[in-house]
Amino acid sequence: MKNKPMMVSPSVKNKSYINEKRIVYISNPFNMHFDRKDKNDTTLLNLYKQLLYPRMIEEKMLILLRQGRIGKWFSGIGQEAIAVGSTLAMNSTEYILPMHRNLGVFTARHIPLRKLMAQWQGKVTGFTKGRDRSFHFGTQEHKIIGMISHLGPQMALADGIALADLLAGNPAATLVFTGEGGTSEGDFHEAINVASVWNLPVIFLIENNGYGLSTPISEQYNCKYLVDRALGYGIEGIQVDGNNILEVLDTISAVAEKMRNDPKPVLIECLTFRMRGHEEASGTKYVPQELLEAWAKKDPVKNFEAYLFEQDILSDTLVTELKTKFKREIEEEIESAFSDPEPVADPQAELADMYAPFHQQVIAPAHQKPVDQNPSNQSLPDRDSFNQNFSNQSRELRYLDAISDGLRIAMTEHPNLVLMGQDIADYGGAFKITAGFTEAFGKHRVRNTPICESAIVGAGLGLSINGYKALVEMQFADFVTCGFNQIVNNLAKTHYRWGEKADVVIRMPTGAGTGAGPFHSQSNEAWFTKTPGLKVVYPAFPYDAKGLLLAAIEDPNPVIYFEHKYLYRSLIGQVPEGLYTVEIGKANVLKEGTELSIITYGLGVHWALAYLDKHPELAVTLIDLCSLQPWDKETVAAAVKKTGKVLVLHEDTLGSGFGAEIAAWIAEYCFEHLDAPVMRCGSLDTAIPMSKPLEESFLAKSRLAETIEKLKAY
Ligand SMILES: Cc1ncc(C[n+]2csc(CCOP(=O)(O)OP(=O)(O)O)c2C)c(N)n1
Repeated sequence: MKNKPMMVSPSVKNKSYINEKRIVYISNPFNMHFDRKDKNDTTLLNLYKQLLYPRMIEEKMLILLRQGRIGKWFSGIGQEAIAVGSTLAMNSTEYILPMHRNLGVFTARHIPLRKLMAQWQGKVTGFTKGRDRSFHFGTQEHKIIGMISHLGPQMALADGIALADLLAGNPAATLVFTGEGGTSEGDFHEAINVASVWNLPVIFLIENNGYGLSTPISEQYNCKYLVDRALGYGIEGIQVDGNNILEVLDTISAVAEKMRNDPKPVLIECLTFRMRGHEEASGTKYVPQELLEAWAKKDPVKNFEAYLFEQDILSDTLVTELKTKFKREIEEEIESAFSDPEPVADPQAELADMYAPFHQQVIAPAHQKPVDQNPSNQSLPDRDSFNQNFSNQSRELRYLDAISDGLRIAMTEHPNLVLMGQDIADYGGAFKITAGFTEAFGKHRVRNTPICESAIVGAGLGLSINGYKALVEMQFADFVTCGFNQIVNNLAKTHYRWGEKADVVIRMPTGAGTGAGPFHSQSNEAWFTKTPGLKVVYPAFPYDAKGLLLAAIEDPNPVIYFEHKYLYRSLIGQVPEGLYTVEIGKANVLKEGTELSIITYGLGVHWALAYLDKHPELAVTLIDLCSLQPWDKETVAAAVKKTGKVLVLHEDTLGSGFGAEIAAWIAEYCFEHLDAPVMRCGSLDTAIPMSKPLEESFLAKSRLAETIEKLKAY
């Protein structure tokens, strides 16, 4: 290893390191060499202060740990030059996405220690009001977006943030951290690949500290240096001595400066060492003593201090003065945070904070006044009254065309809306819903993505954080599994954790009926209705498909929008021209009768309608839920009261399907109105088979008639 940063250019042929015997890289130690370039004494002294401050905070934390006054601590001792140097290399308006050992990022951005301590101690005055721990928070004020516990997803957020800057014509770089352990996650690959393909101004900084918990790098990856991976992504890679603050600062300053005017990602590997346990309780027994001793000699604070002594910038008196001042400040800030109040649990406030505040003003189709969603005497015109009154402003559209129409209108209504998905640009998407969109809105807003659901959902959140709205098309709802973490952990929990909205809609072409087998036909809405923080809508008609899509896009919360593939081209309905929205959380009563109620959604609505067409004698109240999260309990309760018998029907498999939630709720809250047990009709608890007879037998539809008979006869 050389003192100079190692540049890896994509044009250089990579060597094969695979067979080389490799232990932790201290076997090739490097001497520290500081090159001040044109930095004056004041600048260097300031750097020293910035480096010393987090070190002293950490030393205090270790004392507090020993005293039992704090619980966990993830130490960054020995790694401060990376956090501090890289943060100082960025403009204060540029986003940084740090990890769990990067205290120096937070101190270099001047976040008051009292507030940080309050966060770590779960105080109500912390960034997450006691809802999340350690550095797991974001702050728009300081342009820091903290990690979630999961290693990896933050890298895709950086892509989205950088994309927003690019689209806005804002010459800015984004800096995102990962440990070397985190580079083994698919998220690392996906995010860098997207950034490379889209020329995003992101600095991917690997903080290679030798161990991921107890796992040494020799068991983590099998190339010689992680920076070599840059070649594979077609981007520049630079390796630096992460313990040398000047090298980190100068390298990243130069990279960021270049990137602002010539946007493209760069991979930077900072070599350092984890001097303490993964967290304090886990210790360092598994780390060879000679490694710790060798790296202790490379301590970033002590070495820089020695250099400043050499340069006559520091003196014993000055160091003592500084340390005394910092010690006093740290004591005061920490003690005052200890006396901050604990959160007082208020379940209503907790529930409310799962979602960004938003009061939907339902927009009626043209020539109708907007209708407030709350007053119970007002409601949207139903399809029939709409058709009678406004047929000249509506047209017949297929379900699929209604979605497309809604999307087109949303693109005009929201100039900050960005669509992302596989093959959605010139090809128009797997189902042609975005056909013609690139001509109308440009490829910068209608973006073909590499095949990487996790990175794209994460980029959606990044866009939202940086002022945009995002809509992600899953090519098939089944493939959402590959983006699951970003949805249930990042989109869903961000507002609750630190008050930032996640303005992202995920379109989910879902469902069976086309003989497409286990991986192109699943109904997976229950994965998401189970996750607080998400809204889930599932239109069954073209009218609702358009109105709910526009509502979902308007809503600043993450909305999972299910669209049934079987209905795409088989269902036609009247759809108003222009902009209108359908109320999220409101069911449609499609038929009213007193014998029994059928509560359903999606394709289930059409199964029920077909059944009732054949049985006109049966007086059924038929409810299309339209929204599953939130869902319309009021309308369901009214139907139960009127009919006393209820069937919950859905295409999803029966066990733990969304029907279980409805049935349980009815049993608990409407028990006295029931004349029979709530019955459920769902699909078989198997994977979805492909062949027609098997698929038919799988689907709930094949058991609908018998379940209705059973309920009638009860
Ligand atoms: C997806 C995921 N898997 C496992 C973990 C548990 N875990 C937390 S930190 C850690 C080691 C991380 O190593 P590295 O990325 O090198 O960062 P370091 O802790 O060394 O700074 C592990 C395995 C996690 N947080 N997220």
